[in-house]
Amino acid sequence: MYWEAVKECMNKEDLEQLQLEMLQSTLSRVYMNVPFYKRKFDDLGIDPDDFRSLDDLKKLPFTTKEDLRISYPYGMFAVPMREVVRVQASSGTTGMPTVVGYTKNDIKNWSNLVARVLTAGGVTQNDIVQIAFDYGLFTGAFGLHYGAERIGASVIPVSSGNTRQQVKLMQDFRTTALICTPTFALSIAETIAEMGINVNSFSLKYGLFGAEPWSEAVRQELQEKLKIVATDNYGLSEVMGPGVAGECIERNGLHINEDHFIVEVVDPETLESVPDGKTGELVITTLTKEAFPVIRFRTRDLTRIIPGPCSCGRTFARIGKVMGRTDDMIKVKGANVFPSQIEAVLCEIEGTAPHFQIVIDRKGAVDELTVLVEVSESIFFDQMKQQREFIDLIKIRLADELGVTVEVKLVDKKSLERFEGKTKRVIERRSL
Ligand code: DLL
Repeated sequence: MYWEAVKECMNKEDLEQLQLEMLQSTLSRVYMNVPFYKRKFDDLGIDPDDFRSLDDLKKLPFTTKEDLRISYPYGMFAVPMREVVRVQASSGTTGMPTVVGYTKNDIKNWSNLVARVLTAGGVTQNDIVQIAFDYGLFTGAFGLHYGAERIGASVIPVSSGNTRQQVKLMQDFRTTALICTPTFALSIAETIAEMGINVNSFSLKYGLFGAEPWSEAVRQELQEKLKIVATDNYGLSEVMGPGVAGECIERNGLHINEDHFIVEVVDPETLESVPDGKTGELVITTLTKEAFPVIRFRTRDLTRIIPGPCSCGRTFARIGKVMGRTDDMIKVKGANVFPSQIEAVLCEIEGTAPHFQIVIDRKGAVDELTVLVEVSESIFFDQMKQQREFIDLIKIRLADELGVTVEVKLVDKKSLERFEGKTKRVIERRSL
């Protein structure tokens, strides 16, 4: 099922023509209205009116998160504030947040694109959608809320937190679609089990999860525990929020809304394009945004283009699950480690819960990484020997995946902090 079949299934030639036209008008707009881009284009001798082919995109300058931060709060807006009907901000944990704005038309497009993602994930007008993202400056809740209303679904704007209350509402209101971070969904599943409720008594059918990396193993776990079809959706405030890309129920990559965004995947060091199928940093150019257009925005997210068509019939290109951000990467003894790799390994080991934390410490000149792993209830060690063997097993599996040995410590069930929004996996002790 499609939300806008004509667009979502358009042929490549028409798409490229459309992208070129919209890019031309975006370039003129940012050149005229955003001093940052005028300066950049002038420095590089780029004439926005002399832009003839999509290949010319490569000549354009990148925009970084730092560029947006310097322009705090409204420096990158391309329209006067009287045309801005909404302001949101990035969840940036470090430094200044990035403030983004939307015109009336931007909100309309945003709702539409989120409606596409929801439809692709199975949601229809008949669904009761529980939005358990935090309502506020974060784009997640409002973005998905407007998209779900656009479809005509019944929206329950419960916001994040209060897990038991979420479970009760889910049961009483007969929620059919749950929308939140995968971490919070895991917490909800855990709470359902603790409350002794039979999951078959729920009406849940779909889970649309996003806003942070999550592995295939976590998808399996959520699908089994909540009895749902779980799809992944991706977006970022600087580009729009949710609605940039989303999986269809084939669950094999996220379709990018290419009539609104041009994506490139580049090598984060050389900034040259990498071939389809190869992992690199995702770079996004907006084509229709009025208040906050960005040109070649470096997302820092690592993913790849999945080559070939999808059996759902949508022609928009797909990206693979985002494995993490260039700045999530932890360097240990020369190897590059991503929290999502650790998550995938732990999910496959019987007896570990999908809750873990990574502590990075420095012993002398060497960085040391310790993974704190929660054990599930079913596993109980009365013998030190058994415990040692279990730790060794985890270490071996992690070493296989990561190519480097790391320390492992078992911790009690529920002793690690639970998150209602995005998880914080890494504890940095080196600077302390
Ligand atoms: O997280 C927008 C969003 C909300 C997307 C709800 C999907 C659902 P920010 O707070 O600006 O916006 O964070 C954006 O989160 O650059 C990625 O690093 C990460 N991220 C978002 N979606 C995914 C995903 C929202 N599906 C940053 N998989 C992005 C992996 C994701 N990482």
